[in-house]
Amino acid sequence: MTIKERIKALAHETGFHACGMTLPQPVQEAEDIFRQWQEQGKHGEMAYLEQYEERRQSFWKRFSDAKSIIVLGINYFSKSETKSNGYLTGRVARYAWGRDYHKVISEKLELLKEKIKREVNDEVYFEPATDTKPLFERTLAQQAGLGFIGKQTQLLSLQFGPWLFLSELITNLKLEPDQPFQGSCGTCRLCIDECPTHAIEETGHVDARKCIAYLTIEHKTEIPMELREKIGNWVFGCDECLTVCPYTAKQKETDWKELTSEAGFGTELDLLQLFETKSNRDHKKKFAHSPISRASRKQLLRNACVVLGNLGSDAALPILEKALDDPSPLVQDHARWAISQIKKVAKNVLL
Ligand code: B12
Repeated sequence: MTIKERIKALAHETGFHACGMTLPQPVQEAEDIFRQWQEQGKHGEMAYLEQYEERRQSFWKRFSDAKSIIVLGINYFSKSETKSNGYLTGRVARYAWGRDYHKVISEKLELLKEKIKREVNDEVYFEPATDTKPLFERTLAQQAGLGFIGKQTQLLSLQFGPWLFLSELITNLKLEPDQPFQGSCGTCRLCIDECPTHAIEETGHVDARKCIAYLTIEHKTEIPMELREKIGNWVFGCDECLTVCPYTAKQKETDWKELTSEAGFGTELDLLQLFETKSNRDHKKKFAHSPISRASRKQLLRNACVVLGNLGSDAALPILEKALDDPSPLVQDHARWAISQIKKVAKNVLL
């Protein structure tokens, strides 16, 4: 068994669902797409992406002796269960149902690192990454043979569809690279057609400013008026373009229990209960182990107001009226909008 085969076996033994190797070389096409996307302002308020190029250069300067990237995929698919029981609830994107994947994956990467280290010499290092490092993770995964980049911009694996988290180990160990995966969505355009806000462009890129995942997680200010109704009942993230993907049909459930509803807040949040959290400190404490902590209290309450406005139930009015006095003007404004939406629905029913 070669060291590459041994590492793949260790990755599977540790629980990773997909593993491939690639070289730490810039991919010009990806660099160009990213630069153009950002110059067109399609990253919205994600200021951290503006320093991406600079950060990527300094990252690779730090790891100038790196010889390989081990790319790992984690299946996070689990079945949806509705728990609303008559409560007013908002949907949560699947990636956030369980414990914070950054922490869960980092722990598994450490385990894998230790296992590989036992089999190689002391000079070898493995720098872990998942989501937060300035890397083009989907391009790396495509290059390492894990799948191809679909029109909704997710890495699509033939085995796991779009439901793979991506992570990497950057190493100075020389490993034979895998063949890049060649594939395409062909004429399928379900994700483009079904996106409620038409955020996916014909070219297969996402204008984040319209994407519900961006609006409900990364966007910190007001949600544009014309997009509020289209958000429907998504209170944190969105999975529409993943759910309609034909590759989802054959999806297997994950065996990582930490990533399923049992380990976190699950598929839906009780919207009225969210307003019981009165301070940022309480919010941080409540969501500390969940990916939902990425949204601040005021962002989450803003989203809750939008969903309540869309649900149109007058049972939400007392809480929304109280929210008009919330310390956050962002929450006040969205509560005002929600109240007017609900009253509009009530008026239409009477007419
Ligand atoms: C910023 C970001 C977002 C933004 C912007 C999304 C986007 N499409 O770019 C927002 C907040 C909207 C977002 C949403 C989501 N995200 Co996100 N996000 C990222 C992040 C941090 C950077 C992505 C990025 O660089 N975008 C820039 C633009 C220009 O990307 P792009 O148009 O797709 O083009 C790039 C590649 O696709 C590639 N490419 C495209 N075409 C071609 C063609 C060729 C030939 C080549 C070589 C390359 C190539 O090159 C470009 C530069 O990288 C990555 C983590 C990371 N470091 O990579 C996670 C990441 C992409 N997100 C992830 C997830 C899970 C999600 C959500 C599903 C979460 C949710 N349910 O709410 C949604 C999906 C929405 C969607 N359809 O994109 C996963 C995706 C896993 C996968 N299987 O692909 C990642 C990889 C995190 C991880 N480590 O697992 N995300």
